[in-house]
Amino acid sequence: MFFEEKIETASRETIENLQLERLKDAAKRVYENVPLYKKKFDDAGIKPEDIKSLNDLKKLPFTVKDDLRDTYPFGMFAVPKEKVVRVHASSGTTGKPTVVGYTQNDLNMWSSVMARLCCAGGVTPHDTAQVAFGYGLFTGAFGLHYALEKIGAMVIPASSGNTEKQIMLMKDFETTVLISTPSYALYISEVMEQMGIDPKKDLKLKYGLFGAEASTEEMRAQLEERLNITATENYGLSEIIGPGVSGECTHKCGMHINEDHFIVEIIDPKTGEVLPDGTPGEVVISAVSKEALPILRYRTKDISYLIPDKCSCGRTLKRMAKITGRSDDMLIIRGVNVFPSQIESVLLSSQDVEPHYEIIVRRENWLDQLEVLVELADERLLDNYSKLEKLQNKIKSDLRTILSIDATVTLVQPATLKRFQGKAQRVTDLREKK
Ligand code: DLL
Repeated sequence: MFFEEKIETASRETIENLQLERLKDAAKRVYENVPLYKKKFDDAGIKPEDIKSLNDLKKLPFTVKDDLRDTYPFGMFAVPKEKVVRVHASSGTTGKPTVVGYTQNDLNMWSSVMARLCCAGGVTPHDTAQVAFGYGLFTGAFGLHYALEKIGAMVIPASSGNTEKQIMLMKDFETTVLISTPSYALYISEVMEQMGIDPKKDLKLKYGLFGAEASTEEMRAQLEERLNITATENYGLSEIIGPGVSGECTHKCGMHINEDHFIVEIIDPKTGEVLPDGTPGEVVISAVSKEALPILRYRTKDISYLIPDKCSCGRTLKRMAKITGRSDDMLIIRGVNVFPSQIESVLLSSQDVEPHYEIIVRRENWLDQLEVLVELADERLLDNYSKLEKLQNKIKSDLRTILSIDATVTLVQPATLKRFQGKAQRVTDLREKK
C-alpha cells in the first residue's frame, strides 16, 4: 500500500526538479535567517544564487553535530520562536542535548513521510499498532505515533519498558504491529517465552517496524521467527526530522528514501568527496523542505550506500542499504576496523547462543584485546564441558575469519547480560582515549 503514491512512484525527473527547487529555497532561507549558515556560505565563497543544478549541492559546506551544540539551544532555527510548535532533543554522550524544532508544516510533513514508510512496511487502517519507543524528547515515539494515526491505524502509545504489561496489552488489544528498537523487540520476545506466551497461537502480531539502531539480517531473521512477524526497518535522525528519512518496503531490499524532502549523498568520510551510487561511505543529508530547522549537508557518521535501481514494490524512490555502523563507533583494534555488526552476525548464526552480547575492548601490555561476552541459549550446556569448549572455539574461529583478529569469547549463563528498552549499548571501550 502507498500513502502518497504519486510521489512514491514519480519519475526521476519529477523528483530531481522538486529537489532542486526546494534546495534553492532552503539555501536562501538559511543564508538569510541563520547566522551560522551565512558565515559558512561566506567562508566558502558561495551565495544561494550559485545553486543552479543539483550538482551544485556539493559546493555547499557541511553541517556537523557540533554546529547544533555551539548554537544551543535554538541558534540554528530559521524561523522566529513563535512559529515553532514542538521541540525534541537527542541526548549527547556528554553535556547538553542537541535541540531540534518543528513548525506546524514541519509536523505535517513529518507525519506524511513517516506514514509512507509505515504503509511500505505493511501497515493499513485495519491495524492496531503498539508504539514501544519511549515518549518524550526522543523523536521515535511521536514520529511513529502521528504517522500511524494519519494512516488510520489504532495506536497504543505504550512507550518503552514495563515489558510484561506490553505483552498483556499486545494480547488483550490484539496488537498487529509492534514498533520499537530491534533490541527491545528481542527482549520482549524473551519475556514472552518466560510468560509462556506463544506469538503464533496467542497473539495477532503481523508486522514489526524497527529502527533507531543498527541491526543485522540475522537479527531480523530471529525477530521474524520469534515474534511470527514480517520485520522491516526504518532510519532517521533527530537533526534531520527523526524517524522518516527512509524505510524498507516488505521486499526488504534497502530503505526507500523520502527523496522529495531529504537529499542523501554518500561521501568519503576522510576527503569529503561525493561517492557514486553503490559505493559505501558516510551518509550526508539535506533536509530541504523543513521550515524551523532546514539543515544542509548534515554529516550523520552513519555508513551506507545508495541503491538506484527500481524496486519491485513499484516505488521509484532511491534506496539506501542497511547502516553497517557509524564511522565513529567503528572500533580500531590492533589496526583493524571492526564494526559491532560484524560480531553480531557471527553470534546470531549460532543456534547455541542467544543474540545478547557485550563487546569489551581493553589495552593490555600495549596490545588491544577484544572480548566478546555471549549468552548460552540453554543452561544444560554448562554441564557439558567438551560441547562448551567446541562452541567457544567455533565462535572464536568464525570471528577470526570475519575480523582477521583473535577475540576472547566468554560464554555466560542464560539471561545474565544486560537487556535494553531503547537503543542497545553493547560496546565498552576501556582503552585510554589519546
Ligand atoms: O533514532 C530516529 C529514529 C527513531 C529512527 C525511531 C528510526 C526509528 P536519534 O536518536 O537522533 O534519532 O539517533 C539517530 O540513530 O544517526 C543512526 O546512527 C541511528 N539509527 C537510526 N535508525 C537506524 C537504523 C533516531 N535503521 C542515529 N539503522 C542515527 C541503523 C540507525 N542506525
